[in-house]
Amino acid sequence: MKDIDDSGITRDGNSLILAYDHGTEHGPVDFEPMPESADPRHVFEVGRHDAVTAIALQKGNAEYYRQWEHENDIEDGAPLLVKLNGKSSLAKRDDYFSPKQCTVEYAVEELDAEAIGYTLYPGSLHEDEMWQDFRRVQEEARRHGVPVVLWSYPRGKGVQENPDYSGQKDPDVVAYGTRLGLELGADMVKCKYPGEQEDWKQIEDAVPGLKTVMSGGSKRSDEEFLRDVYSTVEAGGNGLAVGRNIFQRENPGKLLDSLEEIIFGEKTPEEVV
Ligand code: FBP
Repeated sequence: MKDIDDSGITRDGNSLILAYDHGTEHGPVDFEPMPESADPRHVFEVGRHDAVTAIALQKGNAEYYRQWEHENDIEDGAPLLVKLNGKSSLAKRDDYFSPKQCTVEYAVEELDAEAIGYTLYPGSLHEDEMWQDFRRVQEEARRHGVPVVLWSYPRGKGVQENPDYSGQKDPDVVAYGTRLGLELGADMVKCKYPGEQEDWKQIEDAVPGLKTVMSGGSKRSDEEFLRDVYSTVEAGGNGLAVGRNIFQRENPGKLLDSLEEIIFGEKTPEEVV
């Protein structure tokens, strides 16, 4: 089993994953604030920044990424993390479910993936089915020697209808969802930032030794975003997986410079701004 620290998706134990699967999850509306971000090549270029330790793409964009690298003799593109499942916001469902569109075998053998990603919705009516799906993914990933990043997003009826929880950002809920990553054999869990640093500490306490990264969320100011990332790292998190806060910015390189210093250089937001 390959240690995630020996894979290309971490640097000094931490990660900055550029997520670009929003065309599936949210649709083109996410590209409206910065129309050039609808062109995958624009985001692939952004991913060449030194700070980026992986680019997370759905299968179609992953194929395009490899073609783009080949046609343009790109040798410094970000390591590829293939997102195996995903869903659109168009379908009507009784609860959250994310079907798989790519196998580990295809991701590794055809796309030369450095890591694979899978979204689990603990709390959904379909949680059990997704556990079984994830079991197969995790075991195949072990056989192929690639690390597994779990997007663990507790939501759905089990969370909404449980009076003990105040919603999907309830720190107890996020900590539970993250713990499932440890229990089910993920190498890194990507989870929502509940809002306060003490909440992230609660998450870390729930998963000693497991790598965690903060999920970027909707776009906010540089200051707010850097503060959240710093809080996460200072509380023991291993960095960030981010989409909109990068590709919806006019100058993503500037924010990536600051993020690099915070995530890998132990700097504070005040020191980098
Ligand atoms: P953002 O940084 O833009 O929040 O992206 C992280 C991510 O997990 C993406 O990989 C995914 O497309 C999106 O968030 C899903 O967010 P949600 O399910 O909360 O709408």
